[in-house]
Amino acid sequence: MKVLVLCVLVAAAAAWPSFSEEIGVHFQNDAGGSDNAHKQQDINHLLDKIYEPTKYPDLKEIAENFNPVGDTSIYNDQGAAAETLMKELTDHRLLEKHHWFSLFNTRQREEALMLFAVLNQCKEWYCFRSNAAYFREQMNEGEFVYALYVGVIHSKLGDGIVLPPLYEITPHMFTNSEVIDKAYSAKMTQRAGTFDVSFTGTRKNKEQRVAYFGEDIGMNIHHVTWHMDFPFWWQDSYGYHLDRKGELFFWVHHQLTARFDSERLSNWMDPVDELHWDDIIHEGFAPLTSYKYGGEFPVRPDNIHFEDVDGVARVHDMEITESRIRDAIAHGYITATDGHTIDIRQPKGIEYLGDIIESSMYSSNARYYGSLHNTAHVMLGRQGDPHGKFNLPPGVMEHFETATRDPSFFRLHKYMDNIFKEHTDSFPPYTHDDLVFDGVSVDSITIDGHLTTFFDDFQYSLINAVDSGENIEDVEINARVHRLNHEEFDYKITVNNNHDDGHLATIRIFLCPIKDNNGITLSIDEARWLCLELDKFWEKLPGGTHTITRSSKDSSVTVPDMPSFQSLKQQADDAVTGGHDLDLSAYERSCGIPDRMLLPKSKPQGMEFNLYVAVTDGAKDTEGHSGDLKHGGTHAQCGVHGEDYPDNRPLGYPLERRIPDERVIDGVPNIKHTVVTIVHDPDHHA
Ligand SMILES: [Cu+2]
Repeated sequence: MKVLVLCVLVAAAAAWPSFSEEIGVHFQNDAGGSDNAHKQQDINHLLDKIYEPTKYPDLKEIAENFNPVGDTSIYNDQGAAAETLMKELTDHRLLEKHHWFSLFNTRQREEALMLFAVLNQCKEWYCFRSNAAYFREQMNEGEFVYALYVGVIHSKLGDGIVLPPLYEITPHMFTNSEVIDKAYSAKMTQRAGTFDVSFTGTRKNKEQRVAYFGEDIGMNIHHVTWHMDFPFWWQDSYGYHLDRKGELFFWVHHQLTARFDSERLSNWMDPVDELHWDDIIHEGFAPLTSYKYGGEFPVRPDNIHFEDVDGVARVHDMEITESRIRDAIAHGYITATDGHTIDIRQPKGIEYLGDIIESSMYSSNARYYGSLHNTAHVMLGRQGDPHGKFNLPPGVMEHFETATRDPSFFRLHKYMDNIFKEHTDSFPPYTHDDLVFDGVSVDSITIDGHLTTFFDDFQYSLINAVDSGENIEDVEINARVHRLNHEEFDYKITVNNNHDDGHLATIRIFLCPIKDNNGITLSIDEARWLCLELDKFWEKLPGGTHTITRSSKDSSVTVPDMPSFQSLKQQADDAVTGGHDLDLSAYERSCGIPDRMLLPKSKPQGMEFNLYVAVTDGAKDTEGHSGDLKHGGTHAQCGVHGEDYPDNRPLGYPLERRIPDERVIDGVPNIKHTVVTIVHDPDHHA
């Protein structure tokens, strides 16, 4: 390691003598344990006040003196990606700064991915860092931030780095215009302030009752990060294969849909209805949110008819795409680009289906099956200005950060979820033999603690939303948001095992509604599609009777609250100055439902749910996979970074297939359910 780093340093020092001192610092620490601290500090500095030139002298020097194509031996591709991007830059073809950025805009996405490709080809950190510092000053800020985030996530060089919460880097995408205006005013008057963020709309709008879910900053981070972990533009030539990406696309959005529906239940609302191309779009949406540059997010009034969108698609095209996908489901096969057929009535079928519905670069035939999900997002985003008459910027549906604010997001996803259901319903139900784990029974399930939901108050900094000026000091400016939370609890699951001592078991936990909004009891076949995945983990079972205790905090579906940008800066600076280690591994993944939202909000008088626990044969479920039993801690809906998904069973197993007769599942001793009551405490103060 040392020798390799030294060679690179010599080359670098020779090419850019002014760097040697700076790089020298890195070299010294590279030998010690605080390399991560330096990387973290670099990322913090690169993302600080992204709308302004960097204030850090070391980054400034790189930005002025570094030549991305000066020494192409620093890249794995001999500088091909860097040359491509530099050509665009010198030809003045890149999007200007101070302009909105949307990943769904083809040209803007291409530019961001050109920078991602450069970062991804870097052999060493100083190449990554130097290119990031250089292009930070040259490229559009939105493109830069996106490329840096996916660069850190997907490049090996980014291991160990915690990306700051996006709501503190690009706060405009997470809060509303009113709060941003107050933040500006606080800065100008030099009066620190904390401003309450109210949910969009008024109580005249029924949908506002559940706005706390779609506008939750943690849920927004989960959604945007999932799409960064599993980007639709990903190609395996970037370095590796994203295992079960198409199936995870289905599952993560299915769970978002189910969770939104269960929030509606406690708010006296019916489940979301699906979107229809030939129907009006029932709910409008007024985002009351502005871009940092580019004006306000467009409004869509209630009850408008779907319009063709110039340069995107006709409504009729969307209907054709849908009918081709439904044909594939009915036939049981997809026709690939070269005409050969791919059988989808097999366990991997949903993977192919997810790829064509999104569609991603993994789609077997994007020309024929189109791009239902991505195009629908843009169609919905443009309904306020479908012919571009008013030159409005993209709608909230055209950004993963903001999409879930719009009720049409959930209508769109309910529509796609039903297409997936058409496919999974075409499989035969599981039989007793399919489900049984011989010799193992779940004897009891109890909850230690209280299943209590409440709202907490949380603050985050808006300092990066406002501009700096000479002689204008930063003052503390925060947004205060109301967030769903719950008390921590433990599951106690008593399992009897007749197998050898230490047999591996998979424990799958789901929370399922019992009644619909009219108080009518749901059949198991209706309820199973509405179940929330609470956890999936592995345990070695001792022989005989054993009680498994599992904390709600450890769920593989959720992530903890992220450290603030300020705290990341402080921790990295302290570690660099003190020369000590920086271990932020608990926060490395921000894909996952916020742990405080594991339970759906309930009613003050309490609501009953069925808690299902399925214990299946872990040895079979994980055959062919290695790694510790934790698998990074967020595997359930976000997979294991850079590795195969650790569970061989279909996502949602054993509730993803039809259950026409509940006696089958009730007759399996390794699957058990119990009724639990969740209570919402409106007076709780966290
Ligand atoms: Cu999504």
